[in-house]
Amino acid sequence: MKPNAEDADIFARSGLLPMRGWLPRKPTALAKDAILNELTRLKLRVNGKFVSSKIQDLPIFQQTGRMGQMVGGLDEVDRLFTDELLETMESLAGANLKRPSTHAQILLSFPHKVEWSLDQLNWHLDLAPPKTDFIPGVQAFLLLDDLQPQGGSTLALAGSNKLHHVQTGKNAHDILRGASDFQKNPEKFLKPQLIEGHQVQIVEMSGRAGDVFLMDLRVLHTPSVNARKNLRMMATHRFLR
Ligand SMILES: O=C(O)CCC(=O)C(=O)O
Repeated sequence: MKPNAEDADIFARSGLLPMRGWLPRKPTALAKDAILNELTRLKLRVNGKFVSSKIQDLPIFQQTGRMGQMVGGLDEVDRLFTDELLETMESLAGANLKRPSTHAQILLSFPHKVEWSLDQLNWHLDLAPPKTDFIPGVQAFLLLDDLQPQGGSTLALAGSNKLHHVQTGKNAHDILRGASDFQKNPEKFLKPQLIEGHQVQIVEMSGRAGDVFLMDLRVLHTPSVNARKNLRMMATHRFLR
């Protein structure tokens, strides 16, 4: 499906496009049930309650990776990354993208029982940014269940895709370290801020089951604290040029 001109513009500028209610309901519910069944089989869920004893000794952001390994890949989740979704990403990237040969990664966070904060996060990229301004790939994040703000969704620094290309030899990390108080006062970035003429803003990928966020792979992103009482349930795949 071809995104409209407004969506294409949002994605080109900010590197992030929320697509609300994009996934069909039934397959999304099937994927959620498949995950819950796996959690029950693994005894991470007993009588409908989440049991964190097997993972609670790990630092909170490692718990997601461990649970992802334990649950593994699920066909019900993979099926949500349809050809239509791929075509939408290709249209936004202006290039053909490769479908990954692996299963989609399942992103789960139990409630962390700590206060929500933007301190000590792990802002990163999953690849080295290209030397010139082009989109190297698109990552799709799918919400498999409703996800409240501060509920452990992935956070993206929308607009950071452009910061890799404003000064020769410097990437977005260097620019953020040198030219702004992103480290000292990240809360300020929950509202749009101008850096080197580009608008950047921290966006939480929260919303409703069936929402999809498409992200330019040059956008800095991080796991976040789940300060709510529900399980954070997302899935993701990276599609490279
Ligand atoms: O939301 C998360 O747990 C982390 C996602 C992430 O950092 C990634 O996909 O690279």
